[in-house]
Amino acid sequence: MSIRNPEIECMPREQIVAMQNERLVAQVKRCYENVECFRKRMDEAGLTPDDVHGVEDLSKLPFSYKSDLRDYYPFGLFATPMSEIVRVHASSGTTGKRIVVGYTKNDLAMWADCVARMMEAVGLDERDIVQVSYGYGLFTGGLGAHGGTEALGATVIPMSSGNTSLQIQTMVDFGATALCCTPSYALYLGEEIERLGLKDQLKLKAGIFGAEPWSEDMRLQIQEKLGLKAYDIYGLSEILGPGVACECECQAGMHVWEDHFIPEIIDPDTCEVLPEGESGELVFTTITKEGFPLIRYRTRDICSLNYEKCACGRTHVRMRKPSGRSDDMLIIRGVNVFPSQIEEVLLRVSGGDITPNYQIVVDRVNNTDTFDVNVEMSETLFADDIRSIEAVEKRITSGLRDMLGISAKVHLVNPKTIARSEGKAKRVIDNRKY
Ligand code: DLL
Repeated sequence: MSIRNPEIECMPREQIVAMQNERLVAQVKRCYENVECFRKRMDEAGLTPDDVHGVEDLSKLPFSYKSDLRDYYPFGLFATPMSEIVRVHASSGTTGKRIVVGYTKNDLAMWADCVARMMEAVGLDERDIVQVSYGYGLFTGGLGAHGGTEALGATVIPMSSGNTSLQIQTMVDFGATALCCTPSYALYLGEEIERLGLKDQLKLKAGIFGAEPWSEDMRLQIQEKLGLKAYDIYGLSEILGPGVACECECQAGMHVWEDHFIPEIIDPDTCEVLPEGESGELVFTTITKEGFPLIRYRTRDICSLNYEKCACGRTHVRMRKPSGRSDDMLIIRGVNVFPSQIEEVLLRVSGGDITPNYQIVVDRVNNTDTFDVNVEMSETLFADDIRSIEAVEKRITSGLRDMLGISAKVHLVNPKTIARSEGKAKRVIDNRKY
């Protein structure tokens, strides 16, 4: 399989570090000059850009957090004038307000190149036909994979998500050779294709799946049902979208493109940087992004890094598949969901009919996430008739759909039936196995 940019992707470690040193110094200076939030934090820490000479000084710098995106909503963290921002994307925040990110023309070109590198690393080239079934729109998945496919010179089928029968028909009729979507949707497509007996008509050879956790068992099932090799791709809106890191043909960890992103692993409690190979929270610094750079961003994803050279020849560090999060974010049907968003809806629609006791139950049935929200009703509502209970359930269901963009099954349960805990309330029961 070929390497898109061997001088960069196979660069010796000393040269990677030298490149990072130079880019980090310039980025810190730009952020200090243009991003109020970063400047304030540096001032509070008694630091100036002159204190940063390279990667060895990274751990001195202040962290940045998802809450910064909320506090400076929508564009307050951008480092360029809006006239240079050519695209925005958004993702769930911890409350009703979404987090917003922006890209300059150069950022979009860099993003497309990162995704194209991966496509080449899994054996795709300009002869391929890539069906992009991640959602298009504010979510970064669709347009991110789209840009990478075009940069590679392959043919993109911009399907977006949903409408499974049309997805399958298109895949068959257009002879798609690669598929990009969430792993859970890939599995669902695979089941439908099996049911329709259409596997023989597929030409798929590679699948690029990410945006949510998935297990090795799921990988095997997808590979079997769709007759392709399934590769993992990682990213987050705050840093880039898909393509921050991705697997190569070796399927042995995801290469983080270190000419653009510096990863660190920290202990989420003490915030100390952990020694190589240890598992902890992944932190990223973007060293080339112009529109929306971030220094030491706490991703909350738990994983480890492996600096050994990969058998594919690439030298860029590999991250292990995230094994969980250091916050309470859930990913349900590909959508990021925070319990605090659910609380916000419950508070809004409450009107004395419900109590603050609720529980979220997530499971996977027939490879689709189920999402139930149990809410305790108040004694007064309990004494009321069934019609008013149904009306309250409807109000909550529609509030949740507006907030999250996905449907939940809401169940009003009798007063005092949700188990009380002596410590922190157990708000989430996630029965899915990764
Ligand atoms: O999910 C970007 C993306 C789109 C990645 C398409 C890959 C493919 P967000 O919606 O901001 O962005 O969600 C980011 O999703 O912090 C992880 O917790 C989780 N995540 C993303 N990729 C993976 C993966 C996109 N391959 C959050 N494995 C991240 C496990 C993943 N979790």
